[in-house]
Amino acid sequence: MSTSVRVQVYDIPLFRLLKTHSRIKIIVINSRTVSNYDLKNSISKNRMIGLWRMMTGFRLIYLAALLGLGVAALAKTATYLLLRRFIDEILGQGYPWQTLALVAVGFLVLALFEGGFTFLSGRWAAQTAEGTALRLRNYLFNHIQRLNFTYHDNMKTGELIQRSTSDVEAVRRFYADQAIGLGRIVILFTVNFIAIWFLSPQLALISVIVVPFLLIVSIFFFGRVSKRYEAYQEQDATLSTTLQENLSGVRVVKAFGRQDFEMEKFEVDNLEKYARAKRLVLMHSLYWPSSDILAGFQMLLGFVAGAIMAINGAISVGTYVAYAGMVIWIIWPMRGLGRIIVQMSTGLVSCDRVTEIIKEDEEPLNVGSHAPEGHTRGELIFDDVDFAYGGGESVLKGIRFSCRPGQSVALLGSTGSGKTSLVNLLPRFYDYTSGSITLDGVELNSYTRKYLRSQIGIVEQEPFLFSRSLRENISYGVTHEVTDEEVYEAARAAAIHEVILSFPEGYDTRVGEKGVTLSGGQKQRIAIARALLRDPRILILDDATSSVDTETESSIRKALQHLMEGRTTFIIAHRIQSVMNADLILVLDKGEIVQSGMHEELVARTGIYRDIYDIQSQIEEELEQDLELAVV
Ligand code: M5T
Ligand code: MG
Repeated sequence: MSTSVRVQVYDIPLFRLLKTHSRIKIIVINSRTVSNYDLKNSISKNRMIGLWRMMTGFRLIYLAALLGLGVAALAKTATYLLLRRFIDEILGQGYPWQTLALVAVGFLVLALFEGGFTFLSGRWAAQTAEGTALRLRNYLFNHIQRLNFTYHDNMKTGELIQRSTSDVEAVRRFYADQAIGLGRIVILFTVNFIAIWFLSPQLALISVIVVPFLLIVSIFFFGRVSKRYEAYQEQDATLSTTLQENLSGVRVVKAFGRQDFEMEKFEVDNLEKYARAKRLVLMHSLYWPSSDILAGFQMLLGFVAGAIMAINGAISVGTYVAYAGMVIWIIWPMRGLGRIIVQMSTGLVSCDRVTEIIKEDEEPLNVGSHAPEGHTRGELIFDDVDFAYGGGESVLKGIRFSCRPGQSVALLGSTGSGKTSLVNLLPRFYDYTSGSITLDGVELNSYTRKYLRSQIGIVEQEPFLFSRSLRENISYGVTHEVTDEEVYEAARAAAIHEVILSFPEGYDTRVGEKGVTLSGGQKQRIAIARALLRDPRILILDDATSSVDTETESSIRKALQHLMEGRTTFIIAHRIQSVMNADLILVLDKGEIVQSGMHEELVARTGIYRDIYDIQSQIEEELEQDLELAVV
């Protein structure tokens, strides 16, 4: 059963409390709350419709903002009409002071209306814009995290950052400035045009002579600005990517002394951004004066025509003064119209860029007919499995093997032979292209990803730690409350407990920025502890001990030996010692299993395994001899 509750949350701690301690879905009412409105519903071929739908939950308030503008415009025009009566009928006619006072009050009330409603309308529009942007940012963050691996393989991080920040900002401006600005223009124009029409239809027509020309010019520039803005945003994203990559890889850059090369590359990208910005600004700067000239011409025409009519007595002085005031509120919007249309193109382009992400399908975590209640036993059968990344060449071919629950499978093979790719199939990071994999007798593809991932603990080849405390890193992804003792035990098994205690802040030490920088081996061991704490039925160790010394490795191995009991374990390693105790050793070469069996069988036969064994034994012997020599 799903119920939706509308709540207004005005402070952040309360919001956190609600989010963490209840199942309440929080729906946006104003900019301070967060909505569960699925923005996928807002996708439309027509960008305007898309933007309108994106505003769901705020539309009323936005319409109220427009209405507020209407009231303000009416008050403004009414002021000029009152001025006209004042000049024509009251000024110099010797009216009693009460009439004068009434007129003064009239002016005051109108001014209050105009000011008050302008304020309210600004506030409502801002609420809509900020609230929509808030929701959009949250949605994008959430959505991006749920996209599949292939999407992330192909999309640059810088581009995603750009779209979730700068493009969302452009969409926000669309609501806050451009759409509301357009509404203001249309309202001011219409109200004042009608008012002038009532004073003199002739004058009204003269006042809009240049409108068609302005429109033509605006539309001409609209298309060009759109294209150039898109090009500019793309380059901006490229630059963000370059920057982000260089910051992440700053050590490599320094180690290889490539600062100058990287600088040059950055300069080229930066220059391109400058060039594109220049082209964009050029369009703006060509447009603005041309629209100014047209508007200036219109103003002159209106004033002169009005003056001639007043001199000829066709209209009164009061009418002329009122007209002169009102005509500005026809011309000003006309001039602004083009500007806004041109600026709107940026909001629309950004909307497209954001929608492109929203359109992408999320990795269906819960899709699949099979999601058992309890744990998996961990019996796996691979039958003629082929796999290729995104329609490319097969990186796994005809993989066939089986393992019983609780067995350990070791994968050995040269780099690029497909070891990581093989284990990545188990949590369904990617789906195999043909053949079949069964887990406990059920096709792997019919399990939900969520279930599989809850059963599998993985230590990635290049583990990533968050810049949070070590405790948080180790207990990452564990859904139940964990005690300190459980965390310590996992850390002990990964031979990292003592190391952590040696840090001044122990388990509260932060990783990365403003904290400790861990060595490669320490990171791997934290990642092992993290995987163990989840108590998974299937454990994958992808080269998990590649960066630790032999001694630490053997102590981890001993601890794992005990922890591996009852779990199906996949061990990818390059050292024979790490794999020799496995129940099944698979030797991979170019995506195919070329040898399989247990250690004793494999060393007895000629083949890759024996070769690796011989080489590693020889190296060890030599090392021992060297050590003996050194000791003697
Ligand atoms: C096997 C390709 C890679 C290689 C082959 C992870 C990954 C790999 N590949 C992709 O195209 N996209 C990817 O995301 O697949 O690669 P592997 O499975 O990573 O090999 P490995 O784990 O045996 O190698 P190593 O170096 O970790 O020992 O052609 O280009
Ligand atoms: Mg690998």
